[in-house]
Amino acid sequence: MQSQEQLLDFFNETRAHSELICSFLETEDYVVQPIEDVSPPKWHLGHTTWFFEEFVLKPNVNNYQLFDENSAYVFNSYYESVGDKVIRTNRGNLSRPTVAWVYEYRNYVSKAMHEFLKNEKISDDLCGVVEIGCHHEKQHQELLLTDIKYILGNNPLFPEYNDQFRENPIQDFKQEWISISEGVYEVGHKFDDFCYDNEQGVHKVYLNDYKISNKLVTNAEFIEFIEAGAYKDVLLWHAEGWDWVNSNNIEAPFYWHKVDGEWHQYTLNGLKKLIPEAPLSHISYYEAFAFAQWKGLRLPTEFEWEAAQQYFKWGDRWEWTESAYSPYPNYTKPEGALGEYNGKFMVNQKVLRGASVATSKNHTRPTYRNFFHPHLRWQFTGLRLAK
Ligand code: AVJ
Ligand code: FE
Repeated sequence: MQSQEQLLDFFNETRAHSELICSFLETEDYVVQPIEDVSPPKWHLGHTTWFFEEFVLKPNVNNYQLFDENSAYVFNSYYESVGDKVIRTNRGNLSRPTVAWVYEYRNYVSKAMHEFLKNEKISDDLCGVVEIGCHHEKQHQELLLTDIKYILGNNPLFPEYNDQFRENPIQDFKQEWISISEGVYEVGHKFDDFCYDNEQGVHKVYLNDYKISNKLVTNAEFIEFIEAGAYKDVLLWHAEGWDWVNSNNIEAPFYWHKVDGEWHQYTLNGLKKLIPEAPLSHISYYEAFAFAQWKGLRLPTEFEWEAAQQYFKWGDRWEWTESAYSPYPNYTKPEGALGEYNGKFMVNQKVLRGASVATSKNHTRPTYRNFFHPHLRWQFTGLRLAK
């Protein structure tokens, strides 16, 4: 656990970074919600602020004055035990509170947090809640970037977000197979630095001999899959994946566009020619699985990934694994509303491991378990093969 002073620095750094991400937006970009999964940037800024107000300030600061009593209604995401909320699909229908109001709300709460952390001696448990609040905001920083990409990348004019953002780092090395021998491996978070509840409960798993690639699948490899007609070959797909491909007319990864016969990709730098050597991105679990089938290979389980991660470079793409997002054997939900943070989503989702070019610094770890429904593609998702 860090000292209160370090925690305050961490808090300040985190709050400033969300605002830096949004500094490249126009006011109109902050408000829209093109699909249910994508939230308005304005909502992310308010929601991460509400989290500190609801879970730190309101229960612990004497005579704390809420900035506005409607904040919880507008910015509560999914905490049923906290109270009523705007339904998710309506987040983009709110022109008020305004963007300027949200920034005032942020300043008000940041200032109150600053005073609280500076002047009160707070318990270890409460420091833990502040720490979760900061990591929570970092998760929303990644969502801010991917939601901004969705908002701008589904605009027919393909506006650029920021010409400095690098989303396609080349893996400048040869593909090789890393061999791991069968045996008992320990998984889960064993240190006393921060992790989420879903990584806790170190336990042993038995792994058979396997090989895992040192390299992510590239765009060039995925073009071969497309050109081989794999999107039209029913035998490569799960039943659900095949329905998804056909009912959505899927023919390529998300953000890929053919312009004058050549593949292009919308990036946060605008619409660019696809870079063949860059790691594949914006695919669903269904596509990851079908690609592995087509190669005669498979995806690693989350435990195979964790046991081998020290031998390969990772962090540019969230990597779909073959594992279902389930509780570890000794998983227990934290008490109270924060028990709703992760545990209630442990059904019908897949685990992704690693991090991506949109993940904030000091946020991920080798034991980090990200999770999404199998059809979702707007995160920077890719794949690493195993056999
Ligand atoms: C871990 C990225 C799936 O998007 O709901 C944000 C992150 N949790 N607020 C999500 C999260 C609470 C979470 N993911
Ligand atoms: Fe959240």
